[in-house]
Amino acid sequence: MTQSIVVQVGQCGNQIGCRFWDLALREHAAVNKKGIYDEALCSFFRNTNSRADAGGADVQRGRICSLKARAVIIDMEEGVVNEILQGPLRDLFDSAQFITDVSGSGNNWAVGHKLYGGQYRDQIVEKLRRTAEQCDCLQCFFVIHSMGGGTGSGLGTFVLNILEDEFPEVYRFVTSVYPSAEDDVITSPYNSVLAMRELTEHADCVLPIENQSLVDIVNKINQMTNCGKLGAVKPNSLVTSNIGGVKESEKPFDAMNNIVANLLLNLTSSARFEGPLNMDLNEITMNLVPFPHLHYLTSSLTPLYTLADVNVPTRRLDQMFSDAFNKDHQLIRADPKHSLYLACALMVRGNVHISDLRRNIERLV
Ligand SMILES: Nc1nc2c(ncn2[C@@H]2O[C@H](COP(=O)(O)OP(=O)(O)OP(=O)(O)O)[C@@H](O)[C@H]2O)c(=O)[nH]1
Ligand SMILES: [Mg+2]
Repeated sequence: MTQSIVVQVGQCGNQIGCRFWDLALREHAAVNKKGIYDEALCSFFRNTNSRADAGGADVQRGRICSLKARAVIIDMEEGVVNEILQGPLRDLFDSAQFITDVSGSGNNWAVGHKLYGGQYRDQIVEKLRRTAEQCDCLQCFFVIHSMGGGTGSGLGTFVLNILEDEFPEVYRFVTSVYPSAEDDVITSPYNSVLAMRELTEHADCVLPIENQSLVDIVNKINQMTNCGKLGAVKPNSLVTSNIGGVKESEKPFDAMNNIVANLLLNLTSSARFEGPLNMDLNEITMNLVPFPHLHYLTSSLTPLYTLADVNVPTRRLDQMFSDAFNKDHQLIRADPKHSLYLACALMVRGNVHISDLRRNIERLV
């Protein structure tokens, strides 16, 4: 199995990254009850337990311990990073994985890209190299950042340049959060335009996410659960739910970030678990990117919750196929019904019959 490294940059990148690590750990703990350090865990985590060969990692409170995330954590402010260092995920990272400054980039792309980029280049290269050396077969970098701030957009895209220079063979997947129209950062449109040019030039694949879409999905789920329209929903099955709660109190972006973390969780599932129908991550770009620069992929997510009663699998699957092309399930504000797909990939997780998949694909085309 191959390995991937997550590079989380800026406030938004780190907050989403942490939700991803939390969910990934829980997912592994749910199927790997003994907490054995296996190939699946190796894809995104490394083991620090010296007894690894004898038995592997151990499990405590539903979480697998003695693991470190294959991640590089960058923020030019200390706030979010300090929260991580004091939070429940603190054991998942060691100090060698962090790069921080104190003042932040002041929502200015140029400060992140030009000033901090030049200043921190060597440190970033060194930390990336060290993380890469701990992999047997490094396949992908996942960069997570926002387009609206200064550090995520400026330094995040600078890191992308470094990755291209230093690791030209390794795929660069970027998850970019675009600001909503009501964004309180005045410079966010400028930062986004400047960052987008870099994404076009230096990424292999970009998953654009619009904050407004996330807000709409969160509102829709809240509305449906509040008015009891959903019937019996399986507890903690909402994509917005902060399962188990990393923090005691939920912060404003948490529900939105859970949606993005779920998207990444699903996208990487075939890299994180063995399966007969799995696909390689680089097959995504190989099959969906028609020209090198046309590498922006819109994404959608369904179901947004799981019903307690799972007795209607076929109908549910049909509904999920329809929902995947419904504008309410898109993570950017686009209506697939009024657009044209050049290529499309449907990733399905769970026990489904191939015949049901075929029937639905035929129904849709
Ligand atoms: N979805 C989501 N969006 C966020 C989050 N945090 C910030 N944003 C959005 O990201 C943009 C601001 O970028 P930040 O990530 O806060 O900025 P930064 O990269 O830390 O850069 P500086 O603070 O300028 O150094 C705004 O559009 C915010 O709405 C988050 O946790 N989730
Ligand atoms: Mg910041």
